[in-house]
Amino acid sequence: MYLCKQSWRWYGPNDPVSLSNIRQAGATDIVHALHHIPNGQVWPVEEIRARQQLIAEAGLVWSVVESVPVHEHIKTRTGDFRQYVDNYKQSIRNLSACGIKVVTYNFMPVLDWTRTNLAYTVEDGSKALRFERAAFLAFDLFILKRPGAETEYSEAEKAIARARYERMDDAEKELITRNMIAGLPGAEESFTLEQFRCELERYAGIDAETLRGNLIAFLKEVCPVADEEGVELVIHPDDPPYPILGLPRILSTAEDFRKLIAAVPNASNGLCLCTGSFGVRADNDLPAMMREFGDRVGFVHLRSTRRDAEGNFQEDNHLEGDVPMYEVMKAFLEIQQKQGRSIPMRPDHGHQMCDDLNRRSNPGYSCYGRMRGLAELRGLELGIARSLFEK
Ligand code: DNO
Repeated sequence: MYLCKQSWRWYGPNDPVSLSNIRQAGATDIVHALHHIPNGQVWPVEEIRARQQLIAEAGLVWSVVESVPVHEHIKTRTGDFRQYVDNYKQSIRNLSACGIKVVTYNFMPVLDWTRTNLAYTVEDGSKALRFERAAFLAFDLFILKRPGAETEYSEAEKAIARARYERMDDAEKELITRNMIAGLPGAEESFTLEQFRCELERYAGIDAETLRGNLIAFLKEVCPVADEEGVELVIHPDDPPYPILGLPRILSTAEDFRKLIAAVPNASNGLCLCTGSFGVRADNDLPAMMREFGDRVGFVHLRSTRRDAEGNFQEDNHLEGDVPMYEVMKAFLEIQQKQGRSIPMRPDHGHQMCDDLNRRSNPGYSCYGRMRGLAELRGLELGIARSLFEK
């Protein structure tokens, strides 16, 4: 019987959640990145080994990279992109030489994941990450003042945005700016408003089809290396899964991933199935996606979101909200039995709760919330697995 490889994201020696905490939470595998290596540079073997050693000393195994970031020049195919592609290939070779065979990345322009509120208090007193549509619109139209934004929204949306903006005091304006563009954990980039406007400007001539073409060109270059090394390159979906701030998004739906594998059928072209990101869209059928892309799912992020009719969403407890976690887990376990292997998953974005409310933590990555998530998910997993697969 194959059960999931239970993994946990660790940000490195400065992460308030230590390796020993992680071990006590019950995870066996670590998801990690060399955050100190500048975006675009090669990850040297010695640096990878040093981290591996540290993780091994804690009784854990570094088995997934999240992420080797893709440089903006590669996404836009401008500037030094050829050099960055070569560096990317070398990082894949180096990771493989160290035995690390799953590499996560994303192809979201400029911003990685985005939320307006990182500490939204929910009914039980814990704090959740939230995307509030009105606050987001107010940021775009009246704080960022993005050129052209006013032509993209309806009159009704603009009225909502203005009313929301007028309710914000200076502190709230500053906070939402920080949340939107100052870089969430793992995002690797952070900007001032001015820099951010320049970054957006670089995408002026790049629509979704051009960006998709750039992703396909990148994969055609790196997948042969990953195939040779037996590395799975798993793309993380857009979060949120639709275009924002005039930027194109190309990995928000099943159809988007289908197009990617049709263009680049290499075995290494894989998916990081993040249920929380895809789950924000009601038209993404997560268990069906798990079944359809099973052969290409090299890594899974399990979390749930709750959306409403106004376009807001917030992160829910792992077994609640809009993600049908039972069906997702069942489909996930089925593909693992079929393939005869354990695939890594991690509990994603727990609420900030209990003692974590009184200490510093990376938004979404505090200890207890994820520990609760992992405990619930592993219970669900064992229940399904034993009742279905144990003879
Ligand atoms: C957020 C994460 C993302 C993810 C990247 C992968 O919590 O899931 O930052 O790591 O998009 O490249």
